[in-house]
Amino acid sequence: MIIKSAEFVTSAVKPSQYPEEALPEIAFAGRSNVGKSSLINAILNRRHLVKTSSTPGRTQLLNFFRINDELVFVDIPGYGYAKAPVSVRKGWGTMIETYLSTRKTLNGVVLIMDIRRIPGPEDISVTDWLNFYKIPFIRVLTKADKLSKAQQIKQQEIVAKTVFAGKDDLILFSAKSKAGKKAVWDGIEKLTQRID
Ligand SMILES: Nc1nc2c(ncn2[C@@H]2O[C@H](COP(=O)(O)OP(=O)(O)OP(=O)(O)O)[C@@H](O)[C@H]2O)c(=O)[nH]1
Ligand SMILES: [Mg+2]
Repeated sequence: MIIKSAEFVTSAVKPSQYPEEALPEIAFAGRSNVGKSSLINAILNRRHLVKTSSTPGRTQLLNFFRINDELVFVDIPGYGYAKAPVSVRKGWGTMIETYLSTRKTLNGVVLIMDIRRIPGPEDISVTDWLNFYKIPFIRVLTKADKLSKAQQIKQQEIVAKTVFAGKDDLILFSAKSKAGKKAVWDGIEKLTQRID
C-alpha cells in the first residue's frame, strides 16, 4: 500500500469516545514495550506518528490513526506490564475486551510478540479472546534484528509450537531494519479483504 497520508484521529477509553465506524479497522496488540508503536511507524514510513518509548506502559489509551482515508489503525496499550497497579491492569482488560467485542468495523488484529520471548499467559488470553469473538488475526515476531538469522528461525519454530501455529504463520519483523515490512502489509491486506 502506498501511504499518502497517515494522521492521528483521537484517543479513547470507552465506546462513546471511539471515532465513527466508517473505515475498515486494524488493531495492534501485544505486551507492553514489545514494539507495537514502532511497528506502526515503520510500516507507515513515519518516524514519529506514534509515540514510542523505552519505558514500558507508555501507550495507555486506544489511539486511532487514519491511513489514506482507506483504513484505520488502532494502537492498543500493551499488556503484562508488571509494575502497573492492579486497578490499571483490570481497567486494561475491560477497555480491550469492550473494544474487541463491540467494534463493528474491526477487520482484524496484528498480534505482536518479541521474537526472543516465549509467549506468556497474557498473549494466550488475547488469542483466546480473538478466537472467542471470531476476530481474524495475524502474528508478528518483532525485534528480529536482535537475533542472528539462524536464531530467528529457531525461535520462530519454538514460538510456533508454544502457540500451536505453523512456523510460516509467524511473520518475522524488525522496526529497526524494516525487514518483514512487506509480509506484515500482505497480512494486513488479507485481514481487510478477509481472504485466507
Ligand atoms: N532493536 C529493536 N528495537 C525495537 C524494535 N521495535 C521497538 N524497539 C524498541 O523497543 C522499545 C519499545 O518500543 P515501542 O514501540 O514504544 O513499544 P510499545 O509496544 O508500543 O510499548 P507500550 O506502548 O509501552 O506498550 C523502544 O525503545 C523501541 O525503540 C525493533 O524491531 N528492534
Ligand atoms: Mg506503544
